[in-house]
Amino acid sequence: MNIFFSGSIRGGRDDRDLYADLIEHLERHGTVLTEHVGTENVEQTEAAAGITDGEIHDQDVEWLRGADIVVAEVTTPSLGVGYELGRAAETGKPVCCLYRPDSAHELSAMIRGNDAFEVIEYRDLEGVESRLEEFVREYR
Ligand code: 6IA
Repeated sequence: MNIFFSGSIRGGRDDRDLYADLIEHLERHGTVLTEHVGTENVEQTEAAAGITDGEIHDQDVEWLRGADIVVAEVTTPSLGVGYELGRAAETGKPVCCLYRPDSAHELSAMIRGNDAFEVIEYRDLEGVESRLEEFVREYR
C-alpha cells in the first residue's frame, strides 16, 4: 500500500517530530511516499540539492496520484497541505486528517466540512495510533 503523508513544511515545522513518529507508525502498514515531511532540515537539504519549487510540486502531485490513501496532520495550517488535500478530494482517494484540538489553531471549515474526509481528533501519538491503524486497515 502506498501512503501519501502530508504535513506542514513552509507553514511551520513545530510538529516535525510528531510527523516523523506518525510516518514511522505508517511504515508498518505500507510505503510512505513522502518521508521527507518528517525529516529534519528538509528545506536546507532540498535547497542544497538545487530542487526547484516546480520540481517539488510536480513530484508531489505524481506521488499523490500513485497513493492508495492520504494521511495529513493538519494541526499546523499549511497552504501546501490544504492544496494536497484539495487535489486528493478531487480524486476520491481515502483521506484521513489528524488534528489536535488543544492547539492554538482552529481547524479550517474546508477540512472539517468535507464529509469525505475522516477527521480524527487526538492529543498525542499514543492516543491516535490505534485509530490510525483502523483507518489504514479499512483500505488494505
Ligand atoms: O506549504 P507547505 O510547505 O507547508 O506544504 C507542505 C506540503 O507540501 C507537504 O505535505 C509536502 O508534500 C509538500 N512540500 C512542500 N515543500 C516541499 C519540499 N521541500 N519537498 C517536498 N515536498 C514539499 C521544500 C524545500 C525547498 C526549500 C527546496
